[in-house]
Amino acid sequence: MSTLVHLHDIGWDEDRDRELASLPRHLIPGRVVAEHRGASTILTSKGELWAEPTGRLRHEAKSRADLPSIGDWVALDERDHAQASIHSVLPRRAHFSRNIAGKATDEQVLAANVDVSFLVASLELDVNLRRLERYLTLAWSGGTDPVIVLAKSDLTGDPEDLVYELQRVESIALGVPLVLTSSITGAGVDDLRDHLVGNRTGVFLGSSGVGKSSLINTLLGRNSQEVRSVRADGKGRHTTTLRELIPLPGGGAMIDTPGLRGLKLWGDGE
Ligand SMILES: Nc1nc2c(ncn2[C@@H]2O[C@H](COP(=O)(O)OP(=O)(O)OP(=O)(O)O)[C@@H](O)[C@H]2O)c(=O)[nH]1
Ligand SMILES: [Mg+2]
Repeated sequence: MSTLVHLHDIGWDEDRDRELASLPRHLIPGRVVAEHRGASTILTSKGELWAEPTGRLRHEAKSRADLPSIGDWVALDERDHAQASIHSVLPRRAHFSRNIAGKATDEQVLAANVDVSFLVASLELDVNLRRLERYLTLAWSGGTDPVIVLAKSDLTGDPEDLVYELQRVESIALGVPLVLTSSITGAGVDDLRDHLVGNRTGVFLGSSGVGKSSLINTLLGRNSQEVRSVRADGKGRHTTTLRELIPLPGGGAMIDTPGLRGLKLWGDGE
């Protein structure tokens, strides 16, 4: 990250001030923007740094869900300049989680402090309504506001087909906002931004190849996220392999995720 980010621009607020004030004074705030084995990249008002949880935080964690996850606000001890440590995770608001395979009680948080879930499907293919319904359930159960994104609108040919597709989606989506986007023409991208006004955090959820990372690049106005180079023939491949939180110009942040298979949210072989 080359430019400095004000933490307020990515969602820090007065409640967070109060939460931090209840902790030891030398701790500084930051947000987890990427996770690595055992360590995290944290964005602070001074830039990015690497940090690991303190031994105490690790010891007291009852499951992986108690350890820092992407999107979490954390309090850092950076007295040791070589290696900052994560002293605590501030209370999580809306978040998504899944159970780790084989350990029914071990919850893994996939994205924390998310305000808006953008459920992305591509207009290149018929929208899978069953899958969309499960996304909606996930978004609501996580306490987030869902927005349905029908991407690649530049690829729709016959306007009648599009109307039919919109009616199908609306039949299951009960008043959920719907946005048509194209990363090629830029259509709908301002509508996405409108849902993030107030420095909100959004997450893109959707199958591999629907165009999530392309939309992030369009929102950023630059190629930050790798997108699949060959269209259509890459079935089963995931271009994005890590979840990542990306601050947006003008405020707010987006979390990019790999397609569903990478998340194995429902364990149904998708
Ligand atoms: N025509 C058209 N192609 C698009 C659009 N958005 C993305 N694509 C293409 O679709 C392919 C997949 O896009 P990505 O952005 O990598 O998709 P993704 O959802 O991030 O995929 P994963 O990272 O694998 O989950 C790429 O070849 C893009 O160039 C769009 O709006 N219109
Ligand atoms: Mg991607």
